[in-house]
Amino acid sequence: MQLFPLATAEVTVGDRTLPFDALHGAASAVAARVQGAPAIAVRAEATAETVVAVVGCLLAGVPVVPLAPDSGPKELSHVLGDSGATLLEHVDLASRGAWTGPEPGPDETALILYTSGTTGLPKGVPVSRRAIATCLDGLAERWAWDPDDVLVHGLPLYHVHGLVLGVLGPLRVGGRLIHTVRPQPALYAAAAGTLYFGVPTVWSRVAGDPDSAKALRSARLLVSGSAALPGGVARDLAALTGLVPVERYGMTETLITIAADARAERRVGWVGTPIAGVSARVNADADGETPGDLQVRGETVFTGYLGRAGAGFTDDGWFDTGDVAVVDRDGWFKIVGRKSTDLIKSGGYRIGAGEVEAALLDHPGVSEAAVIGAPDADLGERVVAYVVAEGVSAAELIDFVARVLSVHKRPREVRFVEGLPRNHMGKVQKALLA
Ligand code: MCA
Ligand code: AMP
Repeated sequence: MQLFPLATAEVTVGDRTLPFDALHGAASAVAARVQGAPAIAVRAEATAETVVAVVGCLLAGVPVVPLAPDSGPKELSHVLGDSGATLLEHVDLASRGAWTGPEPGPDETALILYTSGTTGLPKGVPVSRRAIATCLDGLAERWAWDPDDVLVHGLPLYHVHGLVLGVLGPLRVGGRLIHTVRPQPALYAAAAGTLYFGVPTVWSRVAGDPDSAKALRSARLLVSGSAALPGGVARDLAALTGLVPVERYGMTETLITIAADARAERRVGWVGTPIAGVSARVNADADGETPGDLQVRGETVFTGYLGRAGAGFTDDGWFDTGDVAVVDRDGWFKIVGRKSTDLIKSGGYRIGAGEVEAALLDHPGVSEAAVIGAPDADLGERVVAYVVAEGVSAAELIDFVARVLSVHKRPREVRFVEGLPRNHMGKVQKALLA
């Protein structure tokens, strides 16, 4: 199945621009190098090299494992060992090939994305080519996304948002991408796009920088996702840009499943309706607008974690997202919360409390640790660690976690306590911490 049927895309990352031919030529050279490998890991820095590496592997039909460039040694050895991937060391933007290999089938794995659970190490999520194509075509339809669009964002290239939507999206649509390297308001303003992507933290920062926000008046669509967009941010953006952002909802495991139509009336706080090829339901006891478990199935949904088939699915084959939602009579969905408080969303990043707790416990000065997500005006939630420790400062512990895990998983705050509240089974009662 052809992932990139149009040869009209153009990709700019920072100060480097690759027209489609140059991108395809350099990616062809990568494809020739990696063909036949079981999986290839790519240090996904925000560079044109990362785009070329990913496209090269996709051409060759080799699953790509994008790595956070600041991954700690613990994450790195787990991901490489678990996926069996070999690290791709060097990509030359100037090399040219002409890949003519057969197009891989729709059920082949395109990407293996690692994502945090509530406990333990991150799990591998195989994403098929069909899932990517269905997701991108569904979103292109919702957003009337076409080759004339210039997409602008500065999101990390190792997640669904920045990589699948933000890079493979413009490549599939055949439009332009301007990646600003960092998602900073002034860089968004300078890029003069038609379509902008951001996580709520980015939109909140744009709204807090009126000059940059006003420069987005010439865009046609602002899209928010990866976490709930606060209504106040949506309204501030609308006042400054003349555009009410649309939301879309998804997960690493399911890609984007629900999105608002850019041509429909804007409904702040609601994420939209299922895209083509996907079904969604709220599994609640009562009918109507009662909050319940949000479950999805369809062509964008994965078939199981690497080495853990079946986990997360209901008996009748729906994936249980772990999010709590309501659906109204028009079939619009609103995300109202998440079942587990041990999955934290900070700046749009998904962070497992258990992984951060385990990292803290690796420090010799720490004897007990409990991690929660506390409400945060900028990040949505911030990672807060409660520790029983001796002879170590908060700053030292924060640096320690930033070194053994990715920097974004570090606690923003450490609170030293005499002991953790536990029930009679010895389980930490996190509700009593906050
Ligand atoms: C600070 N820094 C440190 C430390 N403290 N470095 C080492 N040790 C420390 N103790 C440095 C960092 O290296 C970095 O440096 C700088 O401080 C700021 O880092 P950061 O914490 O990342 O900044 P932030 O302000 O908290 O970042 C906000 C952000 C970021 C830019 C919005 O959260 C972000 O990019 N979020 C996007 C997440 C995303 O794409 N999620 C999609 C998941 P330097 O600046 O030099 O690097 S996919 C998904 O959810 C789905 C499917 C969906 O629906 O989209
Ligand atoms: P990740 O696997 O990193 O993609 O995170 C997926 C999670 O992000 C979902 O389970 C939701 O909790 C959250 N999420 C994504 N998009 C939205 C949205 N538009 N509104 C609320 N939560 C969202």
